[in-house]
Amino acid sequence: MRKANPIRARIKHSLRRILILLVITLSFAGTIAAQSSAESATIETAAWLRYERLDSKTLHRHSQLPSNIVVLGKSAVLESAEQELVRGLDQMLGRKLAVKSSIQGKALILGTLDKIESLGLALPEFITPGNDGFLLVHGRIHGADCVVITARNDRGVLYGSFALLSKIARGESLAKLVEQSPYARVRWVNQWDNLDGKIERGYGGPSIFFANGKVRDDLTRAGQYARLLASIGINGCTINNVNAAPGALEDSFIAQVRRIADAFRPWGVQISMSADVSSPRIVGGLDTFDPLDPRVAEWWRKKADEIYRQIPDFGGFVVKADSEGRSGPSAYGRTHADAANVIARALEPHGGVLFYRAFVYNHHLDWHDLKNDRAKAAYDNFHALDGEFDDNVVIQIKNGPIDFQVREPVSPLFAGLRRTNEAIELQITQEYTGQQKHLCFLVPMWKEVLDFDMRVDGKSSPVKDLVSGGFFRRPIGGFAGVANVGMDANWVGSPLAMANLYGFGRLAWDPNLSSEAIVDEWVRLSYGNDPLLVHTIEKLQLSSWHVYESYSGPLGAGTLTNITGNHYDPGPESSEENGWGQWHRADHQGIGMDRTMKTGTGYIGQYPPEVQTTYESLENCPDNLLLFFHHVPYTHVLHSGKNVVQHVYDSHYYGAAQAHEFVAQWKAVAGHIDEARYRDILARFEFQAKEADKWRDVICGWIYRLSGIPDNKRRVGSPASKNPAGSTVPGEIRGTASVKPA
Ligand code: GCW
Repeated sequence: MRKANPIRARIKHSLRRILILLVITLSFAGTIAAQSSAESATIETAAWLRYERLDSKTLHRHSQLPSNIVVLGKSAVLESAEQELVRGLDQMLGRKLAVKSSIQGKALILGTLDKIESLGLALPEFITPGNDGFLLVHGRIHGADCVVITARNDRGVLYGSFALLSKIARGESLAKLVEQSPYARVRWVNQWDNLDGKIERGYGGPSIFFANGKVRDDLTRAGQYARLLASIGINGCTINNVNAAPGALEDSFIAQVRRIADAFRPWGVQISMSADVSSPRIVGGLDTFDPLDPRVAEWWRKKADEIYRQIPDFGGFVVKADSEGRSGPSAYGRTHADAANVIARALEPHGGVLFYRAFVYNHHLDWHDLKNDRAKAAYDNFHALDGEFDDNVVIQIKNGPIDFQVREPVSPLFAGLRRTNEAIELQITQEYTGQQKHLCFLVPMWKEVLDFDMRVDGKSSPVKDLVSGGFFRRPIGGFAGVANVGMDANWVGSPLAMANLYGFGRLAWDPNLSSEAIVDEWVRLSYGNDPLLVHTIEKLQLSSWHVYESYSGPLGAGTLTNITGNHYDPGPESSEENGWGQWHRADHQGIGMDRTMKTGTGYIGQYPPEVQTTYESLENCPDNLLLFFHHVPYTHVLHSGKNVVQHVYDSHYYGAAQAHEFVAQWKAVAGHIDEARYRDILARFEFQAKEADKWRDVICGWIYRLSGIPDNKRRVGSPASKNPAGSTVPGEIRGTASVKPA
C-alpha cells in the first residue's frame, strides 16, 4: 500500500482550492460579461430612446415640470404618447407622472387643437400647425401653469411628446415655445424584406416581419421599430421587398400582414406593401396583367377592397416594374402611366397612394456603344409621361441617376416632372457605402442632394422643394428611405450606423436641419452628454463619408466596388464590359464617362440650362464629379492643381490613413463609455482600417497598371514602393456580361 505523503496531500488540497476559486471567478466573470453584453444589447435596441437618468443639475432645471398628465381624447396613438411621457420622465428624471382624467392644477396636457381651445387657452394666433405638426407651449389653464402639447391630429400630439422628451434628454431648456411642421407629407421607410426572412441589402440580421414565408408570430421588434420611427416623424413603412413576391398579395397573407399593421398603428405609422404588377395573372389566375384590360382593373379593385377591409389605414403600394428582370407594362406595349394608374384607381377610394419607382433601366446595354448611358434611363422613361399619372401616384426617384453610389449628381428627373408627384428615394442601408462595416454617415451627402439648386426656369428650386411638392405645387410628395433594419440588437448591424436612420427621419421632417445639429441630437440621445464622447463621435461621423469616398470612389467615378459580386470589396474592373451600365470607361489613355451634350452621351442635356452650364465644360465641372461627366486623360489637371492619377493615389493614401486615425480617435473615449460598447466599436474601426488599406492597394494598383504613371510620392509604381506593380489583392475581379449583381 502506498503511504500518504503529507506534502503531496497539502499541494493537492491547495491545487483543488485554486481550481475551485478559478471556477468561481471565471463563472462570476462570465456572469458579468453576459450581463454587460445583455445590457448593451438592450441599450442598442433602445437606440435614441434610451431615456438615461440625467445629472442632478439637469434634474433641478426640470423641477418645475408638472407631476400630473391629462390626455384629452382617446385613441391608441394618444395612449402611446401618454405612456411614452410617463416612461421617459420616470427614467430620465425619476418623476412618476400621475395620470388624471381632468385638469386640477398644474398638468402636462395632451390633446388636439379643438380640445385645447375648448379649455379657453388662447393659442398664439400665428400658430397654424400643418398636418402632423405640433405645438409645445406653456399656458395658464384654470389658473394653473400647464405644459401643453397640441396638434391638428393625434399623430402630431405623439410627435410633440417625443420632441419634449428629446429636449429633456439633451439638456435643452423648455422655456421657449416650439412649433414644428413636417416639410412633406410622405416620410416613409422601405424595407426590402423577403417573405423567407432574408433582407435584400440588409446587414442587420433577418427580417423583423417575416420568417419561413409567414409573418412572424412574435412581432415585438416590429412594435419597437414603429416606436423608433414615430419618434423621428416617420409616418409610413413598406414592409416587403420591391422585388416583390407575388404571394404577398394572397388573401391568406394579407390576413397575416394585418397583425403587422396592428403593431404599427399605435405609433401612427401606416404600413404599405410592394406589389408585383403581374399579380393579377400570378395570384389572380387571369391570363393577363395588361393594365388596360378591364378584368385587370377589376382584380386590383377587389384586391384593394380586401386589403382595406382588413387594414383600414393601409398606406398603399410600391411598384418596381420593367426593371432588373421584373415584369412591367412593356409586356403589353403599355406605358408606366397605364401600369401606375390602374393600381392607383383601386387605391383611390380608400385614400391610398401608389409609389411607382423611376429605377427603370436596361441592364443589357451594349458597352461598345459610346452613346449608351444608363444614367439617362429614368428621365428618358418618365419625363415624356409627365402629367399622365393620377393624383395619387408618386414617382419615387433615387437621389442619383445610377444607383446609390458614394457620389453622384442629383437625378435630373426631379426637375423633369412638373405635373406629377414625386418623392426622393435615399438608401439608409449602406449597400455601396461599406455595408455597415465601414463608418459612413450619409446625412452630409443627403444634405448636398436636397440643397442642390436645379434652377428650374432660372429660379431657386432646391431638390428638397421639388420632392416636397412645394415648388410645383403638387398635392403629395416627400421622402422614402430604404432602411432594411433586422433582428440584430442594434437593428442595422452596427451601432454607429443607426445615425443614418435617425438622420433620414430628421431630414424628412426638416431638410433645413444641419448635419451637425442632427448628429449632435443623435449622439446625445444615444450616448449621453459626456463632452469628450459627444465630440469624438460627432467628429468621426461628420468626416466619415469623405473618408469612405476618398478610398472607394474618387472624382465621381462611382463606387469602384465589385458590382457583379458583393457590392462591397474593391473591384473596379467589374464595372466594365458588361450590360449593367455602371461604367467608368478606364483604358490606358484615360478614364471617365463622357456625358456631355457636345461629344458624349448627351445626359447633361436632361438638366435645366444653368445646371448644364456647370457640368458641360471642364472649367466649370467640380472635381468631385469630373469622371461622372467627362472622359479625361490621366494627366488632366484638376482645379486642385493635381493630375487625375496623382489625385487617386493621394486620396487613397489619405483615406486609408484617416481610417487608421479613426481607431486612435476612438481609443481616446476609453472609460467614457461602457466597456462592451467601447470594445465592440473599437473592433469595428480596426477592421475598417484594414479594409481601407485593401481598397487603397487595389485601386492604386489598378490605376497604375492602366496608366503606367507612377506616384510622385513613390508609394505606387516605383521599385522601392510597397505597391510596385499594382496589387493582386483578392476581391478584384473582371466583370462578365452575364452575371447578375448579387
Ligand atoms: O442597386 C440595386 C440593388 C438591388 C435592388 C435594386 C433596386 C431591390 O443592388 O438589390 O433591388 O437596386 O433598387 O430595385
